[in-house]
Amino acid sequence: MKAKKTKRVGKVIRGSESPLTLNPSNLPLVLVLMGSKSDWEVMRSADQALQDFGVAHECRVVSAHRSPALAAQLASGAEARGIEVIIAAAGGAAHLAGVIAAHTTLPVLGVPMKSDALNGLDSLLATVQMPAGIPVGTLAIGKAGATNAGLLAVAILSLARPELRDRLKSFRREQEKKILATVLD
Ligand code: AIR
Repeated sequence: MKAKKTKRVGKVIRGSESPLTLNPSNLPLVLVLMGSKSDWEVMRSADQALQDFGVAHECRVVSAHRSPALAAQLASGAEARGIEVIIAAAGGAAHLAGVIAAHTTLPVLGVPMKSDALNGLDSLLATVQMPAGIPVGTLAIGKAGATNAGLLAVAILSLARPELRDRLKSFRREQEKKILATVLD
């Protein structure tokens, strides 16, 4: 299904052409944040997963270190805007997901970006090793993590949206069918 796209500086907003019954306003339900535009190539996979399920969302660049005030503002204002899940991706000293989680009680999913210096192990540890009390659900490094963050956001939203749960189940069935039909030549 094709989603509406609005581009602004450092920000992409995607509505859904078939808004979910429980989101008739079509306002973003998921906020996809990343530390730099250099993360976007990978984070497109989270964007794509959300688009595939028709979930309205907003993607934008914000850095825990380079724009800390904006990071705090986006996180603390998210709930009031109707956001239900936040995805935060960063590489290296990847503090974005943790900083975002410190400013909201919404579920925060962290995606560690592959880094040049340490192949993403630095990003993984910085994202996953949160102190008890402020959770970040950390996904795999890179593209698989980005896709799965989108899918996990869909799963969280589907708890209260049967329509979305049906789409998720049919996606799983299709995925399974492809594996079962695999022929090696
Ligand atoms: N980053 C940006 N602000 C804080 C951090 N940790 C991360 C970005 C990116 C990496 O630093 O998430 O993965 C390199 O960013 P850049 O802009 O130098 O390419």
